[in-house]
Amino acid sequence: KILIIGACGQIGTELTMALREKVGRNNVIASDIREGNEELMASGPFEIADATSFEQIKELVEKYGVDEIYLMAAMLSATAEKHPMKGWALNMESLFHVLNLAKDKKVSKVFWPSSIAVFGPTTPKQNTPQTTVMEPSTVYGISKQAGERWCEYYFNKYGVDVRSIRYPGLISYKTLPGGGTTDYAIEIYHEALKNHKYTSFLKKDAELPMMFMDDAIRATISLMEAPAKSVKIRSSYNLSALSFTPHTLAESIKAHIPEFEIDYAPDFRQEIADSWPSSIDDSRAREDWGWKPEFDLRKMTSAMLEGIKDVHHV
Ligand code: VAH
Repeated sequence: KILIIGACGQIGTELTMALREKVGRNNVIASDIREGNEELMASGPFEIADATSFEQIKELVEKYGVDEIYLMAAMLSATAEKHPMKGWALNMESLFHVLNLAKDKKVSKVFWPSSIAVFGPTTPKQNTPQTTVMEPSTVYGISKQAGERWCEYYFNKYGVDVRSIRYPGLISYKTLPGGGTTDYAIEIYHEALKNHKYTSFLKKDAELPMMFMDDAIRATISLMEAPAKSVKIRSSYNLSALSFTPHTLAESIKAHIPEFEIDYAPDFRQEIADSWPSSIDDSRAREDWGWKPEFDLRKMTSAMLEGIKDVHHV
């Protein structure tokens, strides 16, 4: 039985649907602090739970006989800059609860998402290595770096089978963006269809590592299905698919909507983006568990525009 904490979030929503497809809807329990979209709510068992409450998570694990947890609840980079202590508490307390349940053998396997936000202004920006200087300058990045250290500690000290991926910016159309710095790359598609124009809160040449959600979900499931002995990195795996700037993204949209126009009004999120890498070396994920991305920018843009028309009836 799988428990997804944060099942109504940007990744959680699609991860829940994909896992229900794979292992059967009643073998995946979705939980979140609030209800999700109707497709998710209609697709299998759901429980309201606070990820920072050990008792509430333990109760769900015992009620359903859970043996795997995907902890997808977090406060993302932009929001956490506005609420540092709440961001730290949510991102860290939830992780300790899940790691301790695994340490006490209440669950046998854990997935926990990290992020390219663990890298900071002093990290090499091009083709950022798996192991390198990491001095994150955001609350979110600090919490993800600390979380990675704890995951590796619980694996080494207590044999906890916890696995993690440093997600790049994730682009999807089934949920609206949730307070991230890379959210411009989701909003732009909605605005392009609705108003044929978009004002980007990141500057024209702000290059960031990105990935279409389908690739991220497939990577997550293949890491969790890999034999334990091939998961050699127990902090978190670098993962990448493509990198682009707001300008390049706008050009790929113009191929579909020639009259689309973009302009730029960088805000506080530009400083966060400046602290992150432009491209990631994910050779360890490719070597250890066969990672290979499927969506390039052209394919992603087609999928996003089609998906938004279908789901949001634009
Ligand atoms: C954010 N989407 O912007 C998340 C992600 C790398 C970016 O961690 O905070």
